[in-house]
Amino acid sequence: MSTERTLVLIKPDGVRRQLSGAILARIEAKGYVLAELKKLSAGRELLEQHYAEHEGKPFYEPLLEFMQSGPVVAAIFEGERVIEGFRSLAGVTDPTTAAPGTIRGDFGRDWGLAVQQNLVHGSDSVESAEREIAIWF
Ligand code: DAT
Ligand code: MG
Repeated sequence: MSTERTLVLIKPDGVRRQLSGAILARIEAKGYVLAELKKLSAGRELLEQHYAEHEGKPFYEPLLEFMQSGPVVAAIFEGERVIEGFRSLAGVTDPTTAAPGTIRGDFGRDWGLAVQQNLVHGSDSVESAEREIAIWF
């Protein structure tokens, strides 16, 4: 095991609902260390880079629109296996089925909107984390 870094985003729904503090507190409470933090409005170009793997999928354009609908909070968290640990804490992509106890499971649901509003993003591998951190920081 080695110390990893991961990119966490609190998406516009989480910021709008004033859940930023509650979400960050859960990540810190699990023991991960907050290394960098900022709030910003993400432009299309940045989001195209971030979501490059999803280009062409049916939810891609609605996702980019949603991510530009308000400010986001971007953070770098550090710790042993933080990439896997944060994704476990976040829960599965669909907030309706995300397990209770997870961020998406406790705070999210299907709002009947064009794209899943699932509160948070977390990098899915060491390579993704380093790529995404370079985009956002
Ligand atoms: P995750 O955010 O769990 O890593 P992902 O990388 O597969 O999920 O997708 C990125 C985001 O795109 C996800 O958080 C919400 C949206 N999304 C993914 N699959 C979707 C789908 N089938 N319908 C609507 N939105 C979707
Ligand atoms: Mg992903």
